[in-house]
Amino acid sequence: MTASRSSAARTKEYTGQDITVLKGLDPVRQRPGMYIGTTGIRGLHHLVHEVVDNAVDEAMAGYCDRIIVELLADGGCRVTDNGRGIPVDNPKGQRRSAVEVVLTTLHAGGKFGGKGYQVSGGLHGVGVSVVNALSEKLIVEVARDGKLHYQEYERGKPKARLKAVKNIKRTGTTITFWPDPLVFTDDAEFKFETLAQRLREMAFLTRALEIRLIDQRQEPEVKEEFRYTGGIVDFVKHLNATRDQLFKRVINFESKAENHEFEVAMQWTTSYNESVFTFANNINTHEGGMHEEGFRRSLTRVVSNYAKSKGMLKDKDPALTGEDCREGLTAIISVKLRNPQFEGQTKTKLGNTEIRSYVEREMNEKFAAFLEEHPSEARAIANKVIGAQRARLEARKARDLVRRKTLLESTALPGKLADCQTRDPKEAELFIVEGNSAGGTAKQARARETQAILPLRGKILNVERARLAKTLENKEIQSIITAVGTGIGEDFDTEKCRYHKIVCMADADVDGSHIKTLLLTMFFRHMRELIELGYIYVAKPPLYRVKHKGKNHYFMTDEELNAYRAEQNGKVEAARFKGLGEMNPDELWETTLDPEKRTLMRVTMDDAALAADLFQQLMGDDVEQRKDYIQRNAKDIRFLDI
Ligand code: 0RA
Repeated sequence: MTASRSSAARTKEYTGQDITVLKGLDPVRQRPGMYIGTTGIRGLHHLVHEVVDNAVDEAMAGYCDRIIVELLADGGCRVTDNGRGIPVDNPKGQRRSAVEVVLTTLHAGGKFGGKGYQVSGGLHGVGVSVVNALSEKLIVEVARDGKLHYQEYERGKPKARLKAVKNIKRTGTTITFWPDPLVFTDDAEFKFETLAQRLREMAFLTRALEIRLIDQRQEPEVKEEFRYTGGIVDFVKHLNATRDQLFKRVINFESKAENHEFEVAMQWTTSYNESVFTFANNINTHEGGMHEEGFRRSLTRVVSNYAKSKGMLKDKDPALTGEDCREGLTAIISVKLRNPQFEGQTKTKLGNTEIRSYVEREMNEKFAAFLEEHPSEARAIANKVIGAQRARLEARKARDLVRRKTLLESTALPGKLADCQTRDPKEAELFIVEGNSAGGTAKQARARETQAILPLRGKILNVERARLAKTLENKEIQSIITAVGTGIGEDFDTEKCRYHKIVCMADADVDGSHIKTLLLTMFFRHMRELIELGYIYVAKPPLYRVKHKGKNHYFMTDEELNAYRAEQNGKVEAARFKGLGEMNPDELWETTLDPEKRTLMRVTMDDAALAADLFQQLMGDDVEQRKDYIQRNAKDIRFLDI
């Protein structure tokens, strides 16, 4: 059957009565997830970014240099910019203002086909009308043409027309909105740190744009201000602040063509990790794409050519790989293009092939010239990558050894693993459990059919400070790798993953947090795709148990316990679990393993740059900074968005 005939057939099935024609913003309220992803905290933050993105567009077009985001004491959020202001006159053929059109029409948030790069990736760029639809109340104030204009909405519907309320000289837009409690989950509250991270990133990506974040829910209010006159060069400096840099200079090129722009900032460090982050139209392309491919190809080629031309690498030597060249590299790649195509699982992979050759060509020329003009930096880079190559070849030997050993032992799986019965990764779950005693309890408690338990003895190696070869010598890490089944390094293959849920389970104390951090660092550095695929989780066992009238009740937080206490007005005896090992198998099943009742937090790649940054602070060489960080965040270690 041809494509056209099949689509004709499909059209036929859908004709007629069962199609409801949706008007205006109704579809947004009916299926908010389609527009903002979730109705939890991420969706809530999405609303803020939607409004901020519009203001950043004004900044990129050169009309705005300050954006203020205020989290109001009453749960609202106000975003103020000093751009031109949304146009207030009536568009052709309309009897309402452009402001009203922008705020009530889906996908009309853009610049009416004007110049500039339209930001429209995945969930991004759905327009401020979506924010309006999902707010119980929204106020828009536009300073433009000498007047301040005002309009109020309720759940997306205007209460009156846009009205000039007073004379004013400045220009700009202020949007204040109160997210609708009928739409968002009860626990959804703006989180200062999460918003601050993204706004900081925006400020790095838009040189010299000032972004202020003010939290008025606290007494006294908390403020942060982001403004980076160095743009992404400052971003690289920020990421490398706690690392040992190979040289002081941050390498930086920029080029502009008619349909696209490219800028890169990069610097090598003595670390063994790669921290390359890519953006397209200011959107973090976690899954990479064509700009990253162009960059990688050129990097490997330019560095290899340089090392060969200077006799540091001989013709008979094995070739440098991309990984060799990126060891210890911190880089930000930012491209802007007119029609970005976002692909991939999370719509964060740039698909435009033309950008690959553009980036590659520009890099080939400019990076090669840089190396010629800066011999001391160039030598440092070449030495670093040759060192990385040597270590890789050693690691391969070590890995072959591990592989041979497991072959000899005839069983590929670690002895401590209590595997599940199913061989279907989609339903199989692996719990990595801190401590042998908790591991023993978990083995008794689990549902054998689908749940596997791998107990870990003590702490695993801190992979942030070790090369792969060293990492592979660690017994605990070996057992994780063999249990998970994907292999590691050059062999890594997600298709071989034996479990689609891999759950880190540790006590709710400082040691437990440390173990979770170590585990997540390992996944982040060596099995990142598993995080991207959404396979990595953290278990949330309860902190308290209350026995009441012969029944057990469990609570995750002090607040929950106190709420329960208040309800029972009187004596409630609460036992605090010191560790997982204190629970009996029934309790562990009921609270942590039972898919019906447990709470699992999926680890996401929401902000890889900042995750790496925090990992670095937590795990890197700078002991003082680490102490400081842990003290500040003792209760709430959120390296990833977990
Ligand atoms: C449409 C057209 C123009 C600007 C804007 C929208 C605009 C929207 C938002 C949302 C938040 N802040 C904003 N600032 C501007 C262009 C206006 C012109 O040509 O003067």
